[in-house]
Formats: sequence, C-alpha cells, structure tokens
Amino acid sequence: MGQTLSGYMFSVAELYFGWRMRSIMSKVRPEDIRLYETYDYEGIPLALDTLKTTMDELNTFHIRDDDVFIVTYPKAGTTWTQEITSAILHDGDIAQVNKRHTMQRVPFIEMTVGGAVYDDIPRAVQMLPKLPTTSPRFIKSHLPGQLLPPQVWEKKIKMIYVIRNPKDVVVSLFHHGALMTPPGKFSFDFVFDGFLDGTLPYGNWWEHYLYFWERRNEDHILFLRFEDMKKDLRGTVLKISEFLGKSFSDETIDAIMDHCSFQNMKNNPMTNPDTLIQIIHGGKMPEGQSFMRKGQSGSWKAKLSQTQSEALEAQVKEVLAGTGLSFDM
Ligand code: PPS
Repeated sequence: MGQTLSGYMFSVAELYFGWRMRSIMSKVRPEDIRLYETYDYEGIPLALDTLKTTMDELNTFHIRDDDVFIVTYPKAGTTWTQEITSAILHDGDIAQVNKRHTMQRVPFIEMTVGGAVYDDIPRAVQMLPKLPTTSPRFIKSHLPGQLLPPQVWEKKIKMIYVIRNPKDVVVSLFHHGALMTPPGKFSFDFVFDGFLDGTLPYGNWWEHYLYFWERRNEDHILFLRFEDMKKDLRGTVLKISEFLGKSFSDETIDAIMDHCSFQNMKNNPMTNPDTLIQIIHGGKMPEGQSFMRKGQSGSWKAKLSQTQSEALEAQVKEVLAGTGLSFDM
C-alpha cells in the first residue's frame, strides 16, 4: 500500500488500462453522451451516464484508509484543485506528474461517459479496486455528500471540497454541455432554469454546498473557494499541503504554482482535459471551444441577463439564509 522508493509511480497495468480505455472510448460521439438527461436516484437527479449499476456498487465500494477525494458540484474548480493536489501528492515532482493525464491520475468514480449508450465502456468503480496500484489513491466525484460511498464517512478519509460563485458555475456548466453534446442541444435558458430548480444532475447546488459547509470544521475535510484560490494560489497550495501532511521548499511550491496556472494547464496536454475530450470530436476540438475556457471569477457578467442575475441572487439569499455561507455577487 505504501509509496515505492521511486515515488508516486504507476504500473504497466495502469498504462495498459489507460490505453484500452482510450481505444474503447474513441467510438463515443457527442450524440452518445447523456449529460443533462437524468433519472432519480434516492431523490437526487443523476445523469444517465452515471449508471445506476455504478451507484449501487458505490454503496459497498471499499475505501482505503488513505484514499483522498476531491468532491465538488460540477464546474466549481475540480480540475484545478485536483491538479494542485495531484502535484502535492507527487511531492512536487512535476516531471512525474506529467507522465499521465490528469483524468487518468484522478479517476472520476461515478461517471461513464457514453455508458448509457455503450455497455462496454470501462467503469472507474470497477477498475479502481485494481488500480492505481500505488497509494494513496486520489479520486474525483461530483456526488452530493449523502451519495458518496458510505465508507468515506465511516473511515473519515481526507476530502477536499470546493465551492464557487453559483453565477460562474451555471455559465461554466452551459459551456461544458455545449462542448460535450451536439451543437445547440441544450440552450442556456434550459441549463439556467435546471440549475435554479435543481433538476440538473447532482441536484440542488445549494444542498450540495451546504452538506460540506456544515462539516467544514471536521479534521478530514478541507473546504475551499474558487475565488480564494484565484486571489491566493500560494496560500491554497500551502493549505492543501498542510491538510495532506506535507511541507515543501519555496522552490517546490513555486513549481506547483507554475504547473497549475490557468495558462500552463491549458498549454499542457497532460493537464488540459481537451486532450481526451477531442477524442469524442474525432481528434480535433470544435473551433473556439476548450474545457479550459476562461478560468476567471465574474465571467458570468457576459452571459446572464439582468433577470437571470437577479433571480439567482434572490435564490442565494433565500436558500443560504441563516447558514453563514454567502457569496459576493
Ligand atoms: S468539471 O467538469 O466539473 O470537472 O469542471 P471543473 O474543473 O470543476 O471546472 C472547470 C472550470 O474551472 C476552470 N479552471 C481553472 N480556472 C483557473 N485556473 C486554473 N488552473 C483552472 N483550471 C480549470 C475552467 O476554465 C472552468 O471554468 P470556466 O469559467 O468555464 O472557464
């Protein structure tokens, strides 16, 4: 279970599975992806590509004591935080980090892109017990707290949870849908209304946030905000390092920050999700689109109408009243 002497390494088996996964996934096209079509799972809408069989298996999924999870409502800053954390778990050895794509280093436990259409797409939940062979494992999930594998709570494993201004989240969500599904399939109004009434996958954004907000002071939870990460990346790297029991030289922290800047993550094929997303587009990203879109706080201003902006503000006021959680909107 422990790390090898040569660091946070990976095995030939992992390389093989990575290759196999890419080759099987290469048949998935945007029209096969069920991103916003949902079914009800224990009262929470989930995307059809989050297969019910996967959810059932997660109920008894074996969690290792040293597993680390990154958990978010979608588009809150998952990929950025996972890259910082992955670099920290690799003790700042960026050359080692860059040997595998971030989506391979950090399996997305409940998602099977194209899985609602094709039944042979490898599922992270089934591969994870065998892979990675090194420890600790670092796992991504967007599931609300109550749907995470129960053992994460029983074993109190380390979880990093990130929130972001919901106005930026809903805009980023729309662009993500536009990137992953056929052009024009989901309008901005559809995504906005679904976000507001909690019918999009993973349910109400505020219940998702509040589940972790209420547990933010527990030792095994690190609660972060995208906006704070933008303001103070060094402070964020230090916070995550301390949470994981690591301490680094200034040079190593500089290297992690450099690796995780928006522009460097966009330029790096091992950190930019486009490397894999382009497979569903036949090997080339659609003109002008990228997962690494803007990476800013406040880019909602170019997209939300006045009415939408006010509706979301009113909702935030109502649903967060008395919780102590608030946003600069
Ligand atoms: S996902 O699909 O749910 O995992 O998406 P997620 O990673 O949570 O969110 C994607 C948004 O995060 C932005 N991003 C970054 N911002 C700043 N710095 C870095 N390094 C970075 N990496 C990713 C990404 O651009 C998406 O935000 P928008 O607003 O769409 O640009």
